Amino acid sequence: MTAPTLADRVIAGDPRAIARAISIVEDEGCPAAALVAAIFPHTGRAEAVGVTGPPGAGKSTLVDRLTSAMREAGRTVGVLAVDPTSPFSGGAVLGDRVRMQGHAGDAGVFIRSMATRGHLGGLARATADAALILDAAGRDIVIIETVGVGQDEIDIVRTADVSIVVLVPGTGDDVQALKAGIMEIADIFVVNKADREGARQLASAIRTSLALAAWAPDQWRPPIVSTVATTGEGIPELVTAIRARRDHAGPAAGLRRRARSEQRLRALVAQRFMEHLERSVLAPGELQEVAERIARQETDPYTAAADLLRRAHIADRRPDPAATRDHDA
Ligand SMILES: Nc1nc2c(ncn2[C@@H]2O[C@H](COP(=O)(O)OP(=O)(O)OP(=O)(O)O)[C@@H](O)[C@H]2O)c(=O)[nH]1
Ligand SMILES: [Mg+2]
Repeated sequence: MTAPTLADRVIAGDPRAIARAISIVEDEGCPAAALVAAIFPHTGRAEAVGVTGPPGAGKSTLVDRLTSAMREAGRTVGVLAVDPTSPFSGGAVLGDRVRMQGHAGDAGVFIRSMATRGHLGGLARATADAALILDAAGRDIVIIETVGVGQDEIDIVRTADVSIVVLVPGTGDDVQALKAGIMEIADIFVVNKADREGARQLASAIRTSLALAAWAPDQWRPPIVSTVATTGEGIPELVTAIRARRDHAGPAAGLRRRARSEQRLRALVAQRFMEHLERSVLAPGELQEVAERIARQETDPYTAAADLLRRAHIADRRPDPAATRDHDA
């Protein structure tokens, strides 16, 4: 009998294999692709819950409470604490970012922090792959905590089936956060630190901006849940809201998964194409030289891009603007 592969051990739920597998997908490269291919048939069962919000909003405290609630319901949990602002990974930021000591020693809880190794797009991809690994390993729930409310965090949270946006009273940037595209991704708003002054005002500010949006009749309207993560107040309501979101999704969940698959496919092909271009078509540093020529206005970005496509043996199929003018004439 041959020794079990890493993928076999992941599928068997071995925590050390899960940790190793996540390190591999963080590093990208060929082993990551092979690993994801091997585990992929065993995915599709876990429910992914994304939790995002400004630094210090109480996300980790909330995730800790949610984890306890899920465990009490007999479900296994994987937690990915993603920090787009930190270059450290693995154990380095675990202590700071993840307040989950209460779950140490519980084999039903797997916790891992992830951080930027290279470019941010890479982190979103690695997070999605890590979620697949936890899914294949049989975790019922995968919680993805990410700090911040910018585009990069939105991309990370898009990996989830249910997205929770955590805001806190008295920070002033709440309404800003609502404007920055968070509205579109939030399935549930949490007003945490509801023990603080201004919690009601924040909840009503969110309610007001939600009321301004145009909603289709059967569209999910994000509920606003007030919590005090430190005491556990509001957690049962949050669990109920997560369940309601999942039940509401119905056929739309399939659409959401397909949209997500398409987005990942597009990103991957774009990334692979650029890698191919830089590795196999261009000389080292040549892309930067072309960029430099554009900066000096010796060429324009469209002409330069068309030239690169030609050299990669891909025809630029968009109509030639000169040809279009001729037809008009
Ligand atoms: N008063 C009050 N404090 C809270 C509440 N929830 C969390 N905190 C405190 O807020 C601080 C930050 O909590 P974390 O859970 O680490 O927040 P976070 O959003 O995960 O922080 P980062 O991951 O660093 O962005 C801690 O000191 C918590 O004890 C709450 O509901 N009320
Ligand atoms: Mg945290």
